[in-house]
Amino acid sequence: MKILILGGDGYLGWPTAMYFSRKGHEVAVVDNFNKRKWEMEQGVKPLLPISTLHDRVGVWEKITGKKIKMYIGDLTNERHVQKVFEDFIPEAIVHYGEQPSAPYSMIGNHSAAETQINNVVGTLNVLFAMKRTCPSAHLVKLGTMGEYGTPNIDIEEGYITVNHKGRSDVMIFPKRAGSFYHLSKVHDSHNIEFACRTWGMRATDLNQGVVYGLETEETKLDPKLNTSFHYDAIFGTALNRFCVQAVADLPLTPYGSGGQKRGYLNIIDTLQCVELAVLNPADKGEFRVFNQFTEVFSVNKLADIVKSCGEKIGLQVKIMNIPNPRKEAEDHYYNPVHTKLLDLGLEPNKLSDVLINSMLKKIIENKGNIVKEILLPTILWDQKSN
Ligand code: USQ
Repeated sequence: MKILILGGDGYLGWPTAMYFSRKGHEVAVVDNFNKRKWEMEQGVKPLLPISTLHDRVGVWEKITGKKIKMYIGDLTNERHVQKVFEDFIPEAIVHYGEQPSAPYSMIGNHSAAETQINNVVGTLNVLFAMKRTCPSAHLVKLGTMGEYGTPNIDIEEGYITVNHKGRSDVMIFPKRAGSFYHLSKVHDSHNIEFACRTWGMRATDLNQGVVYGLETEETKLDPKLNTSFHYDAIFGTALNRFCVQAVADLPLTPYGSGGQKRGYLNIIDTLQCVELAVLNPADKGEFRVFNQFTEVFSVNKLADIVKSCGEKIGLQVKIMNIPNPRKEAEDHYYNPVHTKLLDLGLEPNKLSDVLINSMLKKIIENKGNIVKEILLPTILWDQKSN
């Protein structure tokens, strides 16, 4: 298939591009390096050294003989998006091309607006370009489980049947997101659902949980194919951060009481899920929603797992619950349905001691790169000065 990966320079986009290319698909990536710019502005960088996109694509071709086409430019520029679509004419579009960090979006007015303009306008431009150039193509959009928040009822996969005053309808599941970033994904979902309903487009919204891991089969082929594993308090996510804290002799930091539960998945399962969505497209006019994660953990539980694995390999691991910089429920019901990807054949690679050990080992090899100062959170959800 002809697969266009938006955000192809990122933590998930680059491994996805290599994965599909290795399987024989014709792959092109789009990126404007905004993520690298935001990292520089915030003074943080990934744990493993990251080559330029041009170098990665060159190394990939040298090792595998397969070409990945590059389009450098901004998704909020509608002319650029249109030109990419006219040139490549994709059959499937995998859309990761967004600002991905909740804390970044909460720095203040500017970063909240930047996040929502980048994400919402970019996706709108993609929808219009699809409509003009490839209306039968399938959009596989990375949404987030955080769109739903933590309601006191089971979270369904996208839709819920509502009975109200004797009448009944199937409605989009109510959303109560926890940051301006998560809200940008809510706005995207509504725009995409509208495009499917109105223009007969086909789309799958992958409401993904928190991803962990720093390697895939393809990144292991050469250090120049590394992906951008973040551990800082802005772009790093819970389990990845805890593993780095364990190696850096710093306490693991569940926020608040640590009872926050989220869905988690391994980076290699992200690739598997995206492939299942691409190979089994939504119907024409269908806005399909999958809840994409394999297991639910509280942050305290994750910290306990990392502590016990770390201690088995001789690390001294402490856990220190610190004041929660976010406004979020810390003791709540959480039971999201997640059967649709399993029905399509997903075989989960669940969190195991072996996996954590391999993450810890890789982080230990790169311990010299850890900058301890960027691990503690500094962005507050109710910041007074922004
Ligand atoms: N947390 C801690 N300690 C830490 C870091 C995080 O307790 O050191 C807690 C947070 O308060 C939160 C939970 O862990 O309750 C998850 O936080 P996170 O930073 O791992 O993930 P989050 O901000 O929710 O965002 C990440 C990705 C985002 C994706 C989302 C999926 O950055 O792109 O959409 O995970 S989800 O969480 O399901 O919405």
